[in-house]
Amino acid sequence: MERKWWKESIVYQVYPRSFMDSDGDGIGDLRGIISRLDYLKELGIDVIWLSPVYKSPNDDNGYDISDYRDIMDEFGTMQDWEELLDECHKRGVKLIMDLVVNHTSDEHPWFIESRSSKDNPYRDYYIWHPGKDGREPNNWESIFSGSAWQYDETTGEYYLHLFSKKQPDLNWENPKVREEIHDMMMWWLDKGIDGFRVDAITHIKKKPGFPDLPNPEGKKYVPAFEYHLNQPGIHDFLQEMKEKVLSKYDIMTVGETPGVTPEDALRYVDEQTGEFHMLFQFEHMEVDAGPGGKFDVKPWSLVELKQVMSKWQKGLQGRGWNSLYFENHDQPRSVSRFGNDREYHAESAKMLATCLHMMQGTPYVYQGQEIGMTNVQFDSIDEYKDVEILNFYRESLKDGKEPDELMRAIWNKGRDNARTPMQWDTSKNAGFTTGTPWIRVNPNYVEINVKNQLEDPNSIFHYYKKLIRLRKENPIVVYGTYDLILEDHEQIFAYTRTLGNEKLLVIANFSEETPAFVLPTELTFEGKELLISNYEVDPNEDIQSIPLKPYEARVYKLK
Ligand code: TEU
Repeated sequence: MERKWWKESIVYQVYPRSFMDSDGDGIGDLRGIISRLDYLKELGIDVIWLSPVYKSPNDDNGYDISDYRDIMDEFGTMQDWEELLDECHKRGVKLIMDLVVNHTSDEHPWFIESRSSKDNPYRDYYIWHPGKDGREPNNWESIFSGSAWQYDETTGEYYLHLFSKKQPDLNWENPKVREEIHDMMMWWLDKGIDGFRVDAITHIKKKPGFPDLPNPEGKKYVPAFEYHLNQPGIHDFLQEMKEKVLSKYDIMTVGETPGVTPEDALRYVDEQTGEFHMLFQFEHMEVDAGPGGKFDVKPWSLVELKQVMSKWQKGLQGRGWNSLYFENHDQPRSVSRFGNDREYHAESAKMLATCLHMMQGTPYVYQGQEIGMTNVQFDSIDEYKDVEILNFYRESLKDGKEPDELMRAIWNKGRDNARTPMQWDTSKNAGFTTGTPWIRVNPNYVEINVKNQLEDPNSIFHYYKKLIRLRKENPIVVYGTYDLILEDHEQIFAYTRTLGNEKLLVIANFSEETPAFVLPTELTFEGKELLISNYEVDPNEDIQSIPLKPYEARVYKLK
């Protein structure tokens, strides 16, 4: 397999609004990020992925862009951004930007023009349709609840918005739109950035004719993924983007691709013919979702999680590259979701990190994950800020759902779980701001914070640091072939990695019980070395059968 810098890197995601506030307005900003670069360097990361910092009215915290070539006022100025890029590069850290091109803000000048009249030159930059029988053009549901269409009085037509109504979808069928996007991408690349995380990219192609979905249950609106996810023809758009833009730069690209299977994925990331280097797939983030979607929370099973992760590991092996993540700004905190954030907080956070970082792919650490930040439970819906949560709550009430039930779903799955301010120290507001934070700080900052963990050599932070170092010191962690063992075990996630005559053995107990790990007989070896563990372990212990402690994780190198 070809060696590449982005295969050997660790990426850290910064969600700027919640990372570090430098000017006391309660909102994180670019100068705040600059002030914490040495902390990130200490952790050992190679790349920062910056969630959107462009001009935006912040209906969806920056994922609704009103000017692609300027910086959001709350975050600072273009000069601050240039300085951030410089300061990253000075430290040998790369910077990748979020590329949000499925939609813009409704306050983008293109949309202001587009909505002004049917014959405006920008009309076809977006997707407009007349209504049908006095209602929306079709029954598609928005990903953020309600109809995917919004009526606009000026011209008496509807525009499509797969996300919030302040995020009208761009019309990718229009070559002028694609050209504008390519120009804008090159404008940023020429400033010296190191790549893009490409937002919601599987949505850019829509089913021609915009047909209604079958609706046997007679719902008001129907989830329409089969008509706007990964549609035939999408690769024409992406190949063009590759040819005109991406192929001209030594950058890394990661596409965010809900709805994509490992088979589909090869079209996107095949090392020769694909458009991107890796994808954020969603299948492992769906193991706790019922048929009703993400807020229809169901218990998850480890066997299923193992199946999904392994399917991706094997599916791309030798042909494409995986990205490895358990968290981001859209997902609940992993220690609360897959670990135990009460009795085994540190143990389970470290176990999850081990299990993920030892797989094949580029690991992503989401801000706060490295100290085991947890989900939050606000009592009142009024304390939540996320447009997805608020729309879901409002629309579900209309459908007759009980507030208590909705709040439980939000506590489990709401995106604000990941968006509470970064917990830096024990001072007021966790050291995030001297003002009033835009969203409440998680009250557990008094125990869980960066300062405590920097001082404690046994902390989650120091464990991450070690995992990151192991990847740098051992090519097998990057390039080894993955194989699942103990497939059907309901508590233990175990696998091997193989490179030449070396093997890694990774053992992770996902339960608070104490199952025995029994080494499969076909795994023979002469010598072993314990690389990392989250409990004190005698390095000479016999590993034919190990009585595991709750959430125990170990990695051995076998020869
Ligand atoms: O998310 C895209 C996406 O597919 C989401 O629907 C995701 O499944 C959802 O947020 C889960 O609740 C991206 C961004 O990551 C997200 O923050 C934005 O809100 C969205 O695009 C629109 O830009």
